[in-house]
Amino acid sequence: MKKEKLSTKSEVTWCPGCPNHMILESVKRTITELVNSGKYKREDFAITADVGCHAKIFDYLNLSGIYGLHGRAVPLAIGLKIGNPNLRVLSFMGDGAAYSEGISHLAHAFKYNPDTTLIVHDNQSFSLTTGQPTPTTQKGYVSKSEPLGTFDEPVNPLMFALSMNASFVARTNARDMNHMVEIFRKAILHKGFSFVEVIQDCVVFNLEANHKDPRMYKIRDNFSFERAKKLAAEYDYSSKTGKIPIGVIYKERKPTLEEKWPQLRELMKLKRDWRRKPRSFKLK
Ligand SMILES: Cc1ncc(C[n+]2csc(CCOP(=O)(O)OP(=O)(O)O)c2C)c(N)n1
Repeated sequence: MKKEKLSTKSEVTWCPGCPNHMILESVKRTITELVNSGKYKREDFAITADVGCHAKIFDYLNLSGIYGLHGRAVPLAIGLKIGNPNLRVLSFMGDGAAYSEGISHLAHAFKYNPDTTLIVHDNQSFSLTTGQPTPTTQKGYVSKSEPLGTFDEPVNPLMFALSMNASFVARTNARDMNHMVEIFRKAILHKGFSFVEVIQDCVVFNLEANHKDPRMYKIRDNFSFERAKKLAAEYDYSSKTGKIPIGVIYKERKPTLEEKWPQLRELMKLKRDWRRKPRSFKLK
């Protein structure tokens, strides 16, 4: 398959220089490589998106899916997976969407462990609505909605993921396409809920949070929970100095939502969805 098959005719309206362009390109490269490896077909992939700058990716990817409400990309992915557990579902959210409006859904996704992938475009800002602070915005950020500066400490999404028993936690850099492709591939191939935080500059809002590239360093895939906690704690989202680890921060094989549910297990075995369910299935 040629990568262009994943493009659509929609005009790309992200700002010039926005790293969303590179995230889009990396997603296309990852899916193209997976399809060309012979393991999957393009039709095996489905996407769900939220509301925000990041979510426009839905219009630019020639894949089936659901463009949802703000904060709801993850439950939509779980719904798709329950409908057809053979799909490879990718969800796209912003930091506002994932850690503010959608946080309760995210918490449950870590617990349920559906075999889907979540890509969070973390620019530390509600950018589509002109730069209000999100849960990962640094303390002291002055904006139109908080002219005295944000009073609160930012959350650490990776620590949150680990505390919710996440089975795959990774971080990558929106300015490093090769690293993104590597991490997206590992996330998609992981059996279980794979959570990827992409550190992304916004070229218009919260500019002071940008240019973290020199602070990032790559790690090897980590399977130790104790080390994962240390790696996750290393980067405080308010800090202007200090190192930021990127790579697979934690990975563990745990039973997925589909494996725990007998009917879904059966559908996966038969490579079917609910429209062609076996006669033996009885729904009360
Ligand atoms: C429930 C709900 N709350 C708020 C909004 C308004 N809203 C739409 S987009 C957006 C900002 C999105 O920010 P983020 O998720 O960080 O994505 P970005 O635009 O930065 O990519 C907000 C607050 C909404 N549409 N629905």
